[in-house]
Order: sequence, then C-alpha cells, then structure tokens
Amino acid sequence: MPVKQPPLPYAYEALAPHVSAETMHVHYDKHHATYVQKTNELIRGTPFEKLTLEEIVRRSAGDPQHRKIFNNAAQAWNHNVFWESMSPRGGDGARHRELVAAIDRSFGGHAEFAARFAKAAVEQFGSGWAWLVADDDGRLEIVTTGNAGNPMADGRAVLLTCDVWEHAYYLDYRNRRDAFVKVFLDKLVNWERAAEALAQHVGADAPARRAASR
Ligand code: MN3
Repeated sequence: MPVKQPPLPYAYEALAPHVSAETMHVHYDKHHATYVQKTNELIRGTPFEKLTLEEIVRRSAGDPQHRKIFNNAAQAWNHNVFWESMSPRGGDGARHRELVAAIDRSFGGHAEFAARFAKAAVEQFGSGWAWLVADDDGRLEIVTTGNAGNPMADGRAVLLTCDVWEHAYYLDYRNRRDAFVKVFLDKLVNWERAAEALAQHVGADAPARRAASR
C-alpha cells in the first residue's frame, strides 16, 4: 500500500476523559483508516501511486478531475496532523520562545489567539477543520476549511489543526462543538508540534527545504 496510516502517537485511551477511547477507536480505526484505504484504491495504476501523500494532496488540489483523490488523500493527511496536534500532556499555552513571540506578534497574546481560534472553529459551517498556519515570514494566521480542504495545498505551514467534523466530538460532547474546541485548546493542544513546525518553516534552511518539497 503506497499510502500508510501512521500509528497513533499515543494510546487510544491517552486523551481521556477529554476524548474517549471509544471516539479514538471510531475516529482512527474507521474514519481515518477508510480515507487511507480509499486513497490507495483511487491512486492504484495512476501516476499518483508513486507520490508521497503530501504530493498527492498538492497535485490533486483544485483539479475537478481528481476531486475524489483530493478528498480522500487530504482527509488522510489532515488526520495525521490532527493526531499530532494533540498530546496527553497538551494544552496550557505555548512555552517555546519563538512560538510565544509569534503568537504575541500575530494575535496580541495567548488569550486572544485562543478566543479567535475557538470562534473560527465553532463558526465553521458544517464539516471542516480549523488551522493555525504560518506564512514564510513566521506570521501566524487562523484559517478554516470546509470538508477535506487544507492549507498545506496552498503552500502554508500547518502548525496545528482541530477536526470539527461531528465524528470528532459527537460521542463525547453530542452537538456541543464549542465544548470540544475549548477542551482541545485548554487540555490537548500539542504546542511542541506547533513549535517544531514553525521552526522548520522559518528556520535558516527553510527556503531551500520548501523549494525541494515543491
Ligand atoms: Mn475526522
């Protein structure tokens, strides 16, 4: 299988009580696994078969002919980032100096960032994703996308994402997306991952790395 589903970075029950083991099993074993499986079915025997998952997402983005491939490949990639965006020791605000400075510069502080991220995530109409992204100058922005949409396809560095499809929270929070997003921000966000992604994108050798990945 050309596209693999990476193992969860923690145990199914590791995020409880904030995200239950039941939600993790349904979400990772059923929803995410199905996107990976469908991607592999769709790319079999096509030029996409030789590409990495990131390349599949970038090259199918915006092409109506490859919409099915994009939808499944992007959902496979988005979930990889979502699992990494949470940690059993998460939440609590960034501590990495560069990231704290970027949040202050871009939003005016952690509280303002969290309020804006929560608002964007809750107001995303229907299924989709809320993202913290960085541009080439290290300026941060909160964006939302519908369905499988993803800002990596537009060349932005993804620091974090929160899945706001109902399957991400319905078993634990029913219709209360706001409650799930609050817990995501307060208890789960993996700020280490965000700091590493920012450093990779704006570090000294980042322009060369970005060019190579295009
Ligand atoms: Mn999901």
